[in-house]
Amino acid sequence: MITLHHLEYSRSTRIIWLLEELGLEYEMVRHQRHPETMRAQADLAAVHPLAKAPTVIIDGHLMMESGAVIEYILEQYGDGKLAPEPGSKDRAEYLEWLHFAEGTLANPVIVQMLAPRFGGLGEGYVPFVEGEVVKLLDYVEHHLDNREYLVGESFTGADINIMYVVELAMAAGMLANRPAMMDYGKRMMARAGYKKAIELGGPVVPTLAG
Ligand SMILES: N[C@@H](CCC(=O)N[C@@H](CS)C(=O)NCC(=O)O)C(=O)O
Repeated sequence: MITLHHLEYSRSTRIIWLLEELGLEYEMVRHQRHPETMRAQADLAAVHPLAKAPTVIIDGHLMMESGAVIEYILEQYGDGKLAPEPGSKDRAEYLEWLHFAEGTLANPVIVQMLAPRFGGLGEGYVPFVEGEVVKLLDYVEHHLDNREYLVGESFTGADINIMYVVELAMAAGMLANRPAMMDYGKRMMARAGYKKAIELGGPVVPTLAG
């Protein structure tokens, strides 16, 4: 039994997407952001003390952290789909990319993206953050050049995890000169599972909301 706590405009869209790709049954509980602060509110804090999305309850286990949630759902319910098997040649690369999305890529991209809303980063911090974002996005761009998927020859949970950040970067205009990432993003967003996730959970980026 899987319960997904979905926060509007958030990373929990990843888990709707994953569950739809796998064709699994699940219950979705919807949460709204505070209209001014955009933070999660007391209803999500009542489920997990960090009030972060995604939060899931899988067979009685309460957990958050997208990469771990994706790994656990695929381990328990994936039936060999959407991840190279442990011991197979692509496994190490898969785990690296699966966790790169949140472990390394997301924070600098989001800090840079949100900076204008909070009066900018401050003189000393700008080159530190912006330099990091350029390095990381260029790294992904180079990796995706001539590749359809992040790892191996097929779609995996790593694609789902990185796409939240790719979509934010797209919306923030960070991919204007990164055609491989842009094409990759559009390809992933054309998948039936992604479209279903947006239909059920709403858009990922608030500015694109209709
Ligand atoms: N590293 C975590 C980050 C979770 C996270 O920060 N989620 C955001 C939504 S995109 C959230 O819950 N924000 C609401 C808040 O912090 O109040 C993951 O990948 O799941």
